[in-house]
Amino acid sequence: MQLRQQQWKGSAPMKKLRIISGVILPVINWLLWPAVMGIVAQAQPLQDLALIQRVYDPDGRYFPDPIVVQSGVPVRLNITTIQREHQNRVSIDPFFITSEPVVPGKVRAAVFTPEPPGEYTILNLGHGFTGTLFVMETAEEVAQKRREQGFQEFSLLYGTESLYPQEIFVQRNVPLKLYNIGLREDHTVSFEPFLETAKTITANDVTIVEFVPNRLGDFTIHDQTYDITARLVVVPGPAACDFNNDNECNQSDLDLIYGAGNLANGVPVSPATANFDLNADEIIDTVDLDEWLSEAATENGFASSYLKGDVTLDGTVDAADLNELALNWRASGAVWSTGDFTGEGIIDAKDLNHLAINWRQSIPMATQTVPEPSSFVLLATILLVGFARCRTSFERVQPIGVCCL
Ligand SMILES: [Ca+2]
Ligand SMILES: [Ca+2]
Ligand SMILES: [Ca+2]
Ligand SMILES: [Ca+2]
Repeated sequence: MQLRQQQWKGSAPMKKLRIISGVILPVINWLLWPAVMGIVAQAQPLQDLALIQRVYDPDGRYFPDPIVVQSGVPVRLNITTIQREHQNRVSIDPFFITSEPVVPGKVRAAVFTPEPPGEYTILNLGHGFTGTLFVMETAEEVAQKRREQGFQEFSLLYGTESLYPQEIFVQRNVPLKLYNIGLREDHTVSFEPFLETAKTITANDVTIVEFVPNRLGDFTIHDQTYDITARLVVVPGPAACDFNNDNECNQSDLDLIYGAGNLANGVPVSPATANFDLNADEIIDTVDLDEWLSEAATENGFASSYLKGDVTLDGTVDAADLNELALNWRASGAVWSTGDFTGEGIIDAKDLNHLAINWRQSIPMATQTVPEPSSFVLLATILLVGFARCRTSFERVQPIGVCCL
């Protein structure tokens, strides 16, 4: 048996097979030009992304870093580099390693299926600098991980005939950092409607374009120099009221709106404040404040908007809220959490008035069930009994059921 195996391994057909598997297949698997990979692109879904490698000036690093992908879904990573070096090979162990240096002006596409979930190292062989690839279990985890650092980041490579990748999916209201590079030439590129003026994307260097994609839809990144385009698809991200991307809508988010300026007067939107413009009218004012109170209440399970005066955002205007307002009375630089409900940054009689109007009011929970007719009659009876027992204290404006039951 041992002899037969040796003869079989050394046979001519087997030698050919070993040549194919040892030489040709690794080339196909690990490193292919984009034109060739068009065949692979037909197999959907595909996570099509770009990676820029900067070897130095001032230091070696990858753009973006980290890259976040979903486990089990094929990835095509379009790689280019800034400086020409003989040691520009890239590896993401155990998924791929480039067999030749990645050179400036060229795109090399590495295709692999990342699994299992985990953290992997993107390594420049020779210079030793690294980046990180996170492989997540689900699409939701990918979205969460991509915004964990407070922004989302992607790279876009500009050739003369195509952009790499041709589609970028971004989350609404999460600040976007787009790392752009002209492979051989400068490119003039528009990012409408998010940026009013076109940008110059420099050849062989990283040009960072930043904005908040604050509206859903399918938009076009237009390379005016070569009249070629890529799609920018804005998909739902975290709740619009969650400005700091921690999956909660609370005082920390609401206070951030006040940083835009005097909300009572209204402030024109800037790229840095676009996510505060909740009604998309290009002005940040008390309308957006009201919109936040409504959206956040819904997000937090209430059936109606938070009330002016509810500093603590627990759904009730009471002594805890009054206490915060009193502690900061007449203070300037005020925000919601210190008692400014009117948005001009000062706590005064107008804020106290809002609190007084809503004093002891609560908003209902969305899950609160409407009583059945029979139980409603029973409840009414109990309340009437309660009213009879405590009407002497009714002037203290306590609701009957709370006061006596
Ligand atoms: Ca938040
Ligand atoms: Ca607005
Ligand atoms: Ca409260
Ligand atoms: Ca005020």
